[in-house]
Amino acid sequence: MAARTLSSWLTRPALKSMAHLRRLPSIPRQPNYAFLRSHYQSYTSAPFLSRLINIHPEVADAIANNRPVVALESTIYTHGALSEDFPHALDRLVREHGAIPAVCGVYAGVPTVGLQPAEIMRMVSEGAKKASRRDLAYLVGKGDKLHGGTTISGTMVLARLAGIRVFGTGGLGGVHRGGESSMDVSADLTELGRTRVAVVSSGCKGFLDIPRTLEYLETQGVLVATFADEGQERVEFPAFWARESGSPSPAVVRDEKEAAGIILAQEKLGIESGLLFANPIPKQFAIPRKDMEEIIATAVREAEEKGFTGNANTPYILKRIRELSQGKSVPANKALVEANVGRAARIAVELAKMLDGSPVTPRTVTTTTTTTTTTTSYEGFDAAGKPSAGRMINVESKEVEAKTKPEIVGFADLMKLP
Ligand code: PSU
Ligand code: MN
Repeated sequence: MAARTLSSWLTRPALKSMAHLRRLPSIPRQPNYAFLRSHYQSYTSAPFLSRLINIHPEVADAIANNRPVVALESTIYTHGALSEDFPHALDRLVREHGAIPAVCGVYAGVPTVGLQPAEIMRMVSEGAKKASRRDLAYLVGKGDKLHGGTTISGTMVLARLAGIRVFGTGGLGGVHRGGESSMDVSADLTELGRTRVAVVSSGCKGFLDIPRTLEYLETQGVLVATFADEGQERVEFPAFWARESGSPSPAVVRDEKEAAGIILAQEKLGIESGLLFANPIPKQFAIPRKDMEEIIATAVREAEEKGFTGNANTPYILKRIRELSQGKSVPANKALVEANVGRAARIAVELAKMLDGSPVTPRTVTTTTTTTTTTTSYEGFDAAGKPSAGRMINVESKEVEAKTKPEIVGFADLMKLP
């Protein structure tokens, strides 16, 4: 009997049993951004997700086609008491920038991405629970058709599920004053530690403990980068109504394109933590720190005396600040939210440009290198032809070499390499 050769062993049935292996996509030898893009889409816009959460068709379509989308929170409407037309104003603002707004929340027990202004108004009038990560399953699973106004934490969870990368809002929760003993630390901070969504906010309110908030974010592995519009190398982390907090920002970012590059780098590196981009309140609306300090101190003291703890603490303090400042804080609050949402939309537009998949010819740079070679020669030779003890001379020769290569300035350029 003839010995079985390798080729006879690889008969059709054997090959057939290995067919599943052949179906595996080949692993690209170098980063293949087209592959990564399609992979990303395939699990963010998968049809099964739409059965779990209600993604508005306009939003789903934009996500699937890498068009700019901005997530917005609903706590700002259900618990923020800013004004009735604010949902419409933010909706318009995002669209004016060429992006699609996606308000996140739990609507009648259904986690929803892309709440419409009328639905938000219904949540406001019927009442909604303030919902962070911990509350989502409760509201959805209980079957009571409850509404949930999602905080930054809750909104990040829904945005990430839907595949939205950027989220614009007002103020971030933080470590409360005295948090080292009360342990009142906003779930926004742990959420940023575990959920890869970029949040644009005006830092956090001065009634929080900002140095400890920044420490906590560092521990959680969260990038905190503040926009420096005037090209400063160092800026302070902003404190909501005030552009300064006294605490330096751990990192600085110059513009929306840079922010978009950072967001994509985080994604390609597979780091799952969120990113915080702080955007100081526009100068003309800023309220100096000392003007707010007394009001804040009163609001914080009252909250403590009246026993507003847990997730009721922030809304109570915010309400008292609104009352005590006789509404002065409201226009500032709206202006900063609009500034942040506008920024978030511009970041989303930059991201879409980087993700559009059309390879562009990279800019090229030509570098010239001049190599100078020095050879030592002797002036005299002896009878055998060997250099004699004559005078040493140096002969220099120059060679000019020109090289042309693509110029990679940052991650954005890397993304565009074919
Ligand atoms: N800070 C503000 N405005 C707000 C909030 C915080 O200046 O509306 C809301 C946001 O929804 C934020 C939440 O995610 O409060 C934080 O609440 P807590 O401190 O209970 O985690
Ligand atoms: Mn809290």
